[in-house]
Amino acid sequence: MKKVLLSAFEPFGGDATNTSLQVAEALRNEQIPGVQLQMVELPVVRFEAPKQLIRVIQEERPDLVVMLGEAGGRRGISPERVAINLDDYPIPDNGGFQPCDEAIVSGGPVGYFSTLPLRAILGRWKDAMIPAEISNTAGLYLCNHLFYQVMHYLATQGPSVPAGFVHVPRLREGEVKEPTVGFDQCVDAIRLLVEEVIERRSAWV
Ligand code: PCA
Repeated sequence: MKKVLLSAFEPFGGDATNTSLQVAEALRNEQIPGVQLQMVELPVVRFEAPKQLIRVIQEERPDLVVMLGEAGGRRGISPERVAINLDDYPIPDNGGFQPCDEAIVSGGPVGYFSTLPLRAILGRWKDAMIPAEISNTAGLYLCNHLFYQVMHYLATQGPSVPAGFVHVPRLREGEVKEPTVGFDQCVDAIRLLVEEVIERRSAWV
């Protein structure tokens, strides 16, 4: 069995729900052959979110780390290409922090690329007709913060495992500008991502 760690965020910004959490919860109830999936719900709090996820990585030694977040305004699924070393929050996080133009890791590299096979994953999604596009910025809020901290940990101290961040659209009933993907497609997309990476890793070992 391959261990997959799937993180998602609690609601933030006054919302009652977070699509990333709903997607992760739906996946937790599914069986993916050959995969032991562990879901972690993270607080939308600077430093606390990465601390919690890194602790689980240390304890569980997963074969794959997939971080999920929700993004308002995005219409399809968007795997993030790069995490950058900057916090500049448009709104306070759930801990009341609102840093402006601060490095996440002082003296750390400017950025880290996702180590997920993005093109292969996009190919799987295209075959399944799931609207998706690589995103070149995860924003400068908690999602980018978590992504950067986890990639920095893996690059400097952690195990060498594929890891990356995926934004799912903010899905709410009755929104004027409907996203082009539905909830079930978001769940399918993350399952296909996990399958793609795990099949590749199984082929290597
Ligand atoms: N989305 C926010 C943080 C938590 C979430 O789900 C973001 O895009 O930074």
